[in-house]
Amino acid sequence: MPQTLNSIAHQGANGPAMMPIIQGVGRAAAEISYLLRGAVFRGALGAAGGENVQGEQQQKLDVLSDEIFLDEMRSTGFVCAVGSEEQEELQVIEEYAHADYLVLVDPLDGSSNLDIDGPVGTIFSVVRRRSAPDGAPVEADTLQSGREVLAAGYVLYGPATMLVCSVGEGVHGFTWNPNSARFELSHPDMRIPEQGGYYSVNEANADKWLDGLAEKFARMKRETGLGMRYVGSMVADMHRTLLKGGVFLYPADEKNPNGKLRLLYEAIPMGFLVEQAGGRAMSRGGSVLDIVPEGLHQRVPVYLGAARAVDMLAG
Ligand code: P6P
Repeated sequence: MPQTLNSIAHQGANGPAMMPIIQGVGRAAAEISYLLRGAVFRGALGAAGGENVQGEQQQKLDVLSDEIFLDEMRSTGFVCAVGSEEQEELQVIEEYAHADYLVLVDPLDGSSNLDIDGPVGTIFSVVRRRSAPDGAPVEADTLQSGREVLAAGYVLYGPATMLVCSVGEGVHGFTWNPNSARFELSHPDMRIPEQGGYYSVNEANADKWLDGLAEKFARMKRETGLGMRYVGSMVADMHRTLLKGGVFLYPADEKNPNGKLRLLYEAIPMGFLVEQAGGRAMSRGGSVLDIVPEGLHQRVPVYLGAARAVDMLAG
C-alpha cells in the first residue's frame, strides 16, 4: 500500500498538526495543476493587467492560484492567516481567526515561464502564531526566523506534479498519481549529494554582482568543475539541486542590492528543506534560517545546496 500525505502524521512532534495543512496544500496543488494544463483553452494565460506588491506583472494564473491556495488553507480549519507574494497585506481567514497556524506562500513561482510551457511551482512554510488567539492574527506573527518553521515544502508542476516537504524529520517527495488521484510517496528521505550536480545561477548578472562574489564564483567553478543548469524557476532549479547536488544562488546585484528572492516565502522554506536534506542554506553573513524577517516581502541574497560549493560562495 503506497504511503500518502496521511503518513506525515507519523513524522515526529510536528507531523500530526502539520498533516491537515499539507493535505490542504496537496488539494490546492491538484487544482492548480489541473488549471495549468488547460489554461490555454480557457484564455487563462497572459497578464492579469495588474502588478503585485513587488512591482512585477501579475499573470492571470498568479491571481487564480493565490485564490485557490487561500481557499484550501481556509478548508483545513487550522490556518488563521496567509502571507502571500501576491498580496501586499496579510490575508486573515476570518472564520478561523482563532486558529494556531499561519502559512507563507508563493502560490505560483516562476510564472514568467508559463507562456513557454516551462516548469513552475508553489512554495510554502508554516509557523505558529505568537499573538493571543482571542484576537486576529497580525503581520508580526509571520516575522519569524526559519528556526521557528514547523513545516515547509514546494509543489513542482513539471511532467509530473510533485509535492516535496519536511516537518523537521527529513525531506520526502510525493508524486501525484493520476490513477489513484492522490499524492503518493515516491522519493523518501531526499539527501543532497555532497559531490557532483550543477551550479544554477543567472550568469547574465555576473558583472553586477555585489559582495565580492565574482572572484568566489570563479574559484567555485574552477575547484568543483560543476556543470551549469538554469531554468529561471526557483522550484525547478532547487528540485534539481536537491536531487543531483551542486548549488543554486541568486546573489545581490546592482539592480537588486538585497537580492531578488523573498525571505519569507522563497528563501526560508527552501533553506529549511536544504538543511533537512543535509545541505547548507546561506545568505549574506550567515544562515538564511537565522535571519529575523523585518517585513512580509523582504528580499535576501541566497546560496543553497551542497555544503562544499555553498561555503566557497558564502562561507
Ligand atoms: P531571473 C521567478 O520570477 C523567480 O522569482 C524565481 O522563481 C527564479 O529563481 C528567479 O525569479 C529568476 O530570476 O532574474 O533569473 O529571471
